Amino acid sequence: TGWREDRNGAGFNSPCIGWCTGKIKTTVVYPATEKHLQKYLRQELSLIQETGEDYKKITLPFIESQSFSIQWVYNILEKKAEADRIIYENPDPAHGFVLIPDLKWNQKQVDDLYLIAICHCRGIKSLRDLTAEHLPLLKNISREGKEAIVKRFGIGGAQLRVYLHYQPSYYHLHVHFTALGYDAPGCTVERAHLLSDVIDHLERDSQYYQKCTLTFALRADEPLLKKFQEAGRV
Ligand code: M7G
Repeated sequence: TGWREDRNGAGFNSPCIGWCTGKIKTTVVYPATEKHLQKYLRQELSLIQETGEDYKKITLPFIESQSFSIQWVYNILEKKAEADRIIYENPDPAHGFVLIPDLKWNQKQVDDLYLIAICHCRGIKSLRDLTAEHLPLLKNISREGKEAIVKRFGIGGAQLRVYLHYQPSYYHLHVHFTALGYDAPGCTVERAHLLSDVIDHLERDSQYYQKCTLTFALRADEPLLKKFQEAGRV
């Protein structure tokens, strides 16, 4: 399966190139930016155990100092890009979202089904910002996302892996929906947080994600790793 991504990360801009046979699956990233090359090159990884304090002192200032572009997200929400690809939308500004095929999925087969639900509400950067206030949004994404997928693609909720990434690459809340039988990139235990678990944690404790320690891996070249090293946390 291949895809084409805008050079500046602004979004999907043309159909996929790629192929998938019964035995071999390959991914083509074209054109590839320096960021893509780094992402796919083999590199040493380090596990970080980020406490709530670490987030406030190290990660949050780092995120705020970066100019991560999430224009492609706003383009989708404002129907300036990929409008014809939207599978489902709940337009509520606080509790609504857009469900759309992920850039990595060509929709030709459901074996590697991959969609993302992007919330309308702006300013929820990641899992760390979630509180019980967001439960209606998260429950809508879970229920309505699964209903839309079974209706369109015939894959039921029990065959879907529905999760959030921490750390994400893009700091605007979104949820991944992948086929359970597909080892999607980034569905490993050190990155994926099941939406059902997230909902359960927030129902027990509204501040769960502000207090808990979250573990994730960073590549040797990632600037955030340097920040943790400088703070003596790795
Ligand atoms: P993430 O958890 O922030 O990081 O997920 P990751 O990319 O390291 O997984 C963002 C998701 O959005 C990924 O699954 C991307 O493939 C997908 N994605 C990225 N862009 C730029 C686009 C886009 O323009 N359109 C669509 N439909 N998906 C995108």
